[in-house]
Amino acid sequence: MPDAVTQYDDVGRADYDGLGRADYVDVGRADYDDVVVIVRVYNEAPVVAGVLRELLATGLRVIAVDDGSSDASADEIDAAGAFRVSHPINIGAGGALQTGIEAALRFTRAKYIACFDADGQHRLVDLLGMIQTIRQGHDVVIGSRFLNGDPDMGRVRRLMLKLAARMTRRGESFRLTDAHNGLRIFTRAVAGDIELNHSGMAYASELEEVLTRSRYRVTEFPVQIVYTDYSLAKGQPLLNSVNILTDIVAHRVSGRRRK
Ligand SMILES: Nc1nc2c(ncn2[C@@H]2O[C@H](COP(=O)(O)OP(=O)(O)O)[C@@H](O)[C@H]2O)c(=O)[nH]1
Ligand SMILES: [Mg+2]
Repeated sequence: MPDAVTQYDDVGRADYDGLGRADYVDVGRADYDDVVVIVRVYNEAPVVAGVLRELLATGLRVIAVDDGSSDASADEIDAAGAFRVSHPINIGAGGALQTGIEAALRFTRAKYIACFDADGQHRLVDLLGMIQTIRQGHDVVIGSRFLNGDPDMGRVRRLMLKLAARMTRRGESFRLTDAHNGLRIFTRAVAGDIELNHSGMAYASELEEVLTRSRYRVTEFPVQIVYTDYSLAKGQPLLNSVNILTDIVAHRVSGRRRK
């Protein structure tokens, strides 16, 4: 069986020629001219339009990466009016993020690139706080559920996520309290340094290695993850956190072998 990296390389992620849409992502309202938000979407048709509309109504530019969804996600993205890039097949969270970053660099002049989930679990208010924070002179701002005391989540999931945060490889300078928080914002220069090869969940460790490099000014920002009925019904949060750990271990083992 081909591994995730090979599958991902085969896809030719930087090819946007068939877009058939506007060549340039619509300019946001003046307040947020400097930001573009990447939203990765995999089979989120019931909720994605609502999430995108809220971002767009705020004046944020949005690039939605439809990662080979088999439901009506692509139509919903178009109906909401976001700029869409679609993968012909599902390549996973890391590959989709890489596509989003490359599209952001190619189709916008945004100074800051943010990542926001499509499923309604991230809060706009947190993103706006992170935008304010990065404008104060940071290179990277990463959301954390663990800055304001322990969040309201199951004990086992909490333990898994803390373990993941400890096991994830990191640069010298900055210790993240929440390695698996998808709410992030970084500068265009940092985005240019990101090259994700692991398409599965292990991309998070790869990404963290870049984002916490000692030359960057990194800070965390307290955020809340919303556990909606939709997300609870769709996700298997506990199983996901087990998968994250398995992926990190696999990533470490394969990384060691390559040396
Ligand atoms: N592009 C892409 N996005 C994905 C994939 N799996 C999940 N996502 C998206 O990543 C975000 C977080 O995924 P989710 O399953 O809710 O993970 P969790 O909330 O962190 O447990 C959502 O916006 C999903 O639509 C995938 O295979 N490809
Ligand atoms: Mg989710």
